[in-house]
Amino acid sequence: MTNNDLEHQVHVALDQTLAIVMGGGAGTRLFPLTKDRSKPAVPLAGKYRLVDIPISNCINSSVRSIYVLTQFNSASLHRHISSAYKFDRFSDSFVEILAAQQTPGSQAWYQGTADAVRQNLRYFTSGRYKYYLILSGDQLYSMDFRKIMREHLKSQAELTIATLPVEREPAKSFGIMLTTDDGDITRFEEKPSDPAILDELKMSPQRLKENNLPEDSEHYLASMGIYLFNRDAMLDALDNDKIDFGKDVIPTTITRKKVFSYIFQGYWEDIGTIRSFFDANLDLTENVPAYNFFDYLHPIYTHARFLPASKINNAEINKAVISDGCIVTKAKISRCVIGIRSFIDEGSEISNTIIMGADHFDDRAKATENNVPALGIGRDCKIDHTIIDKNARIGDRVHISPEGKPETFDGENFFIRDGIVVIPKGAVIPSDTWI
Ligand code: ADQ
Ligand code: ADP
Repeated sequence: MTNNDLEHQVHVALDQTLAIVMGGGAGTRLFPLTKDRSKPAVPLAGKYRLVDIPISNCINSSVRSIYVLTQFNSASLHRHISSAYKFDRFSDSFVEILAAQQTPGSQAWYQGTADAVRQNLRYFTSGRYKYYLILSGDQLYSMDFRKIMREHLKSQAELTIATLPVEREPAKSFGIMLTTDDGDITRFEEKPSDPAILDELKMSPQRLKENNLPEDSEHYLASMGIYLFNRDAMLDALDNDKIDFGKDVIPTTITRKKVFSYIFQGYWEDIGTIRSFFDANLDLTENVPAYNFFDYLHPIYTHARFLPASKINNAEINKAVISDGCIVTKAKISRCVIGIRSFIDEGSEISNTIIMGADHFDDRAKATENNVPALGIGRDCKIDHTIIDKNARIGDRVHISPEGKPETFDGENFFIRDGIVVIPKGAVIPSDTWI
């Protein structure tokens, strides 16, 4: 087969690919950000939502049939998807949400990733799809799915799993696999913790060399939770009552089907916990962040809002990502991600903090009439290592910091998770509060 033939096949195959984005289970790892919304709708990097990452990767790779599976379809997710992703009416491209509660005859939540896909098979099998691309909804990365499809067609695999080399400690929280030197997966262990098993799973010197890693280093090939299935292979893999891909479906499938690994090179971060979400957001404030939102070849799409440009008056700002529609006056800001429509008043000092912003502008004079703080951050506040969710009202002289407090704590109008204070969506923190 010539290169041109292969490129043509890749092009055709991507048109026959349905992407399925796993939008979060009943898990509470991102709580309280998921208290009032489904996980794909969690705001990211000031103006995006988590789900924009996998959807943009799909669109940039010519995969334009996309379902998002979620436990419940929150108003914000629905609004976001329906306004952000409109395709022209001459194509059959779409992004649609399938929520667990919509399943006829069952009010039950999806029991796991494989269960979620199985419960919706009737939507997935009715179209022209020959390939299914299963993606996680809580990862920050930029991947060209044309490359994984090219490898998938070249190896004639029935399932290709995207992988990346990781060190021993992180290996314990991934699906780890052994492969032959040409990429054929011979063994798969979900989150191995037994040292003896880990020893058996080390990458071979040959595989290390191919990946530009020192031959005497210890690396493991980790699953990114990104699976490209042929149609029949997926139907067969789900023809049982197995609940999870990583735990049950993949380990069985490798013994019965031709399963290959695709090695991804580049930045990839699981942002499914408060700590990893916090770190990945704040990393964007670095001069050269690990993840590049400025890559014009791989733009990240989101809801277009037509907000005014931000106004900054006499403020001191060092390392910040500031979204549209903000007003910052005489404040001191360092290492912060400031979300859309944020208002930050005089004398406030904010560091190492994510402020998600607001869903609408506020009439500040009216809001404060009844002694309720206006949307945003009042005067002379001091805030550090905090995530302030959308539509929060923080009064004047409020102090917030996790210092000297437990790693995990549930307060009256705040939470601490992974040593970070989280002020939930719509919270009201009266003036002079110390957290
Ligand atoms: P985990 O991320 O631990 O490991 P899982 O909890 O199954 O696996 O989550 C995978 C994705 O599916 C996440 O985006 C999650 O939010 C979503 N999800 C989970 N349950 C869901 C449900 N019931 N309905 C809809 N979406 C759901 C997996 C693999 C490992 C691999 C890592 C890589 O099992 O082998 O190494 O991903 O991050
Ligand atoms: P948002 O705040 O993101 O706009 P909504 O206004 O739709 O979302 O609110 C979603 C509400 O649904 C929240 O109060 C949430 O706690 C609740 N909820 C949680 N799980 C479910 C579920 N499985 N089915 C229906 N609603 C749920």
